[in-house]
Amino acid sequence: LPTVIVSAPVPPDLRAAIEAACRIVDVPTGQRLDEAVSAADRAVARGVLCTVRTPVDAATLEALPAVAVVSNFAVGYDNIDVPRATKGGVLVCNTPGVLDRAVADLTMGFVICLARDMVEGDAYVRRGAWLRGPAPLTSDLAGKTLGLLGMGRIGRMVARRAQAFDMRVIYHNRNRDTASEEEGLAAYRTRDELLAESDFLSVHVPLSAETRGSVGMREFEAMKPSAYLINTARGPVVDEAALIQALREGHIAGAGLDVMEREPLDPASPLCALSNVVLQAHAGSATVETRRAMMELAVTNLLDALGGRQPLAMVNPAVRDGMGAAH
Ligand code: 8YV
Repeated sequence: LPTVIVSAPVPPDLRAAIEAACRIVDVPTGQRLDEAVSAADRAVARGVLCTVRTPVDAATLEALPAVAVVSNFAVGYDNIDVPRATKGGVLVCNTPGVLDRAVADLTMGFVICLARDMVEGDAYVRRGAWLRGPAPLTSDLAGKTLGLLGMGRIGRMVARRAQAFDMRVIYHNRNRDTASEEEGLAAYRTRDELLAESDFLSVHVPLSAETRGSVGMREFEAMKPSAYLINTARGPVVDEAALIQALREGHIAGAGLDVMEREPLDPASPLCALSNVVLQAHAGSATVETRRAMMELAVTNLLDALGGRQPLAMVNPAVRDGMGAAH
C-alpha cells in the first residue's frame, strides 16, 4: 500500500476510506513534515494530506522524494511552493467551491457587525447601560457601497448576498468578470475608484508574491474615513502594522478580520486593544457542513491522484497532463 502523510483532522469514516488504499503516517497539524516524519516514512511517502498550517516548501518537497500528490484541506495554497511542486512532478490539489457560501456568510456577518455595532451592543446590554437609556444609533446596509477586492468564486458569493441587503456592489479584479457585470451582480471599478467609493472594502484575493502587503497605508489613505476593511482571505495580504496605524489615526473607521499576519493571533496584539475591530479565529470555512465537504473533497482528490484517476480539483493540472503523456 502507498504511504500517505496525514496532517489534517480527518473524521473516522474518511480515515477508513484512506486506510482501505493506503498506509497512514500521522503528523500533528502545524508541524513541518521534513522534521516530524521519520526518514524511512519520508523516503516512501506517495501522498500528503495537509492544512494551510503545514508548510510544503522547497525543503519539504526535497525531503519527500517519492511524493506524487499534495492534497490541501483548503482552497488557498499559499502554504505550498507550487512552482517547485510542478517542477518536481508533484500534483497539488485543493478544495475550491465547497466553502464559498460559508466564507461569504462570515463576510456579511462582519458587514452587519460593523454597521450595527453588534459587539458593543452586546456589551451594552450585559453591563447594564441599557437601564440608563438606549444604545447609540448605528448605520443601514441599504444604499451603502460594498467594494470587493478580488472577484473569484467567494467574491461573487459575497456580491449575491450583498445584493439581497440592497447594497451597491462594486469590484476590482485583475481580469474583468463580465458575466457578473452582465448579471448586474457588481460593477467594475479601477483599484483607486474601488478604494475611494467603498463603505466596506472586502478582500477576496489569494495570497501571492503580488498580493502580499498590497493593502497598506496608501490604500487606507485612499479610503473614506468612514469606511471599514474586511479580510476573510489571508492576513499577509494586508500590511498589519499600517492597518493598526490607520485604525488608530482614523484613516478608516474600523475592521473585521478573520485572518491575521500571524495565526493564532497573540491576544497581546494591538488589534485586540482596538474597539473598532471585530475579530474571528480564521473561521470562514469553520462550519460542520463546510469542513465535512472540504474534507470529502480533499480525501477524494488524494485517493484519485494515487489511484491514477483525475482529481476533481487540481492547482497544477499540467503535472497530471505530463503523467498522462508519459504513460
Ligand atoms: C482553512 C482556508 O483551510 O480554505 C482555505 O484557504 O484558509 C481555510 O478553509 C481551514 O482552516 C482548514 O485548514
